Amino acid sequence: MFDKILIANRGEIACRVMETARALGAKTVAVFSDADADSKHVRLADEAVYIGGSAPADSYLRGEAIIAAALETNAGAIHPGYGFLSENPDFVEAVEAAGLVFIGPSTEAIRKMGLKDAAKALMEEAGVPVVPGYHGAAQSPDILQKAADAIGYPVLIKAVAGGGGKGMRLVEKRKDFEASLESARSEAITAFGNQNVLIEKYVQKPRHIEMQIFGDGDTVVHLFERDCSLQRRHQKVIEEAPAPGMTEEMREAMGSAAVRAAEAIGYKGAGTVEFIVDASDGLRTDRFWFMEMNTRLQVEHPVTEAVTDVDLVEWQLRVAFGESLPQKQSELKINGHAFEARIYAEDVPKGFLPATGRLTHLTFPEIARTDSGVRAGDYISPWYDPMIAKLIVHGPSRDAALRQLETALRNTDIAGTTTNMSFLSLLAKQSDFAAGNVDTGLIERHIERLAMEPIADSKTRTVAALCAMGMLSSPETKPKSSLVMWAPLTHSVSMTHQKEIFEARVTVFGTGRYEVDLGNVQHKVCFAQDSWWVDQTNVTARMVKFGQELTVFWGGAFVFHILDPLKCEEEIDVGGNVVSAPMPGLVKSILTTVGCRVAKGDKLVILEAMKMEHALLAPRDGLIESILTNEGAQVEEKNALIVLENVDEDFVK
Ligand code: MV4
Repeated sequence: MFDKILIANRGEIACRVMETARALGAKTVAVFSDADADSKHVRLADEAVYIGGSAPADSYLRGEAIIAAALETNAGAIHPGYGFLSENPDFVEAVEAAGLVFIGPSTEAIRKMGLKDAAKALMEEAGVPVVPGYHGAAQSPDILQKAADAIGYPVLIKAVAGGGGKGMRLVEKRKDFEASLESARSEAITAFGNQNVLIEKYVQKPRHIEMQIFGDGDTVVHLFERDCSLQRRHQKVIEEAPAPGMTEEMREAMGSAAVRAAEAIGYKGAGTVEFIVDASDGLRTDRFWFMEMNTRLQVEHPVTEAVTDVDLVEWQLRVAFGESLPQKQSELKINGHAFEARIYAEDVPKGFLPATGRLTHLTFPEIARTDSGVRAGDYISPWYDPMIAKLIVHGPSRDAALRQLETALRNTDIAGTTTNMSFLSLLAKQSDFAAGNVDTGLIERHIERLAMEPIADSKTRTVAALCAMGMLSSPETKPKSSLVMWAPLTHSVSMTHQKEIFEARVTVFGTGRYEVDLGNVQHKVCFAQDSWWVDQTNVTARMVKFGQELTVFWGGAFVFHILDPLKCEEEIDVGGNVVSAPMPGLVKSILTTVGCRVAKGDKLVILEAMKMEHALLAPRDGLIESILTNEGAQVEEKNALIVLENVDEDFVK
């Protein structure tokens, strides 16, 4: 085995690779950026090398700095993880030119799969089914239009250099073709510097089923399929293996097609062949088509590991070191069913807006495998993908695994940042998904219900109020003794939940005996038989308090803010004068100066967030009193940026 490997990545995948490397006796070298100086992957590594600034272009995409780090630390090989440089053939070339081993496929294999038109032609030649369409070199609008007419509408225009849906246009009718072509092209030239497109028959309600393959440069095997149909805007949400409804015949057809695809490029290492499947009439061997090949280890690889009992990173390291495949095709078997759910720091009701924040609390249940690159206390920065963790569950059947997924989600406690936990829990319970009726449009069809933020009921508010007052901190803690001398005492607390302010009045009748009045409803709370009760309901809630923020985990995570009456007034008072960031982002430009008079609607700040620019406008006429940020600053959601002073009525001309 290698003595030492460098991991050219960050987060959970860097941690994942290091764990296997260590188990195989290889030392590990981490690389890190400014934002990651104190991160988990740095702590896990035997050595760590600083490679630059927080922006990926200044660190994790700097191939030459990463190669220098490997040479400097005497690492013999580089594992690229996924994303960043993992599918960059120039990087592979540079790694090998430096005398190091790239843990992954050859430059040539990556290049052959890089462009969709060439890859499709190659696959056709190898006898792999491809979606009917046109992928020729001639690109005049006239020829493309004729090709689309011949295929028959609806058709999809896809950028040959595209990925993740970029440069892709659905054309329903002939008359829309020309405009769609133009728009796909202009997006493709901006995003990829390549305006070539291909045309395909549009597959309605498709499923995304991919085959995990593995090669040693000589032999290729497949490790069965994963179903990744549960996506939103090309972001996978929940993946599973095997695919619901998969038959032995279909698996054999897709598996051997995937193996042919990999053999056609002499593949070495872990790879994934993605297929699009028309499942409108069950899974049929004449209704799956090659879409693309990913020449790397994928985010969702753990579901394959769960059902095959193979450590794919171990295979990667062994094969890169020169060993042949550890198992033959005939030795590989599927055992049970596995799901993976991706937990993100994101605000689902706000259109899945990426969120940032410090994880004040983070615990995972024992029943799931958890792959995570963060620990409690870590900061989810705006620089990288905001994934917090992947939960992977494995059970003897799909139903059993799905129940485990629900249990695992219910018992994952995260506080300090907004997450998609509620969305994942609702999705895990969705009836079509539960029945295995999945397709790539499922999430979008049910988005309204899935994206709803649950509102705490009165029993949860009662628990929150008692926790805010220090009377209840967990389902197990015994009550503090309360001496009630003459008449029962009443205390009150104001809290906000989901932007609503409510007051709870708590009357103490004795030790562990309270009544909580929420105005419209009252609950009796008592401690009896070693546990707490709200009326007849046993309190199983877990509570986390951090400053004024209180999170109650009780069939969901419910966040409350305890209001300090004095502070509260102050905030309300200044509210109309402050322009604050609606989301985390980068201050691109400030369009005003202190003392400047502005009118309602004037642009004050341009904020760049999620690759888009947002203009923050003056909420009313006024004078700029102060500017609390500067150009180039990274700001958090709700950060105050500009303060307005009232314009004196007489002063206005
Ligand atoms: C398609 C398709 C329907 N018909 N091709 C989306 C991203 C890119 N990798 C390919 N994609 C699609 N190609 C034909 N001929 C539908 C999609 C598609 C999709 C594919 C897989 C998973 C999710 C998807 C969501 C929307 C569209």
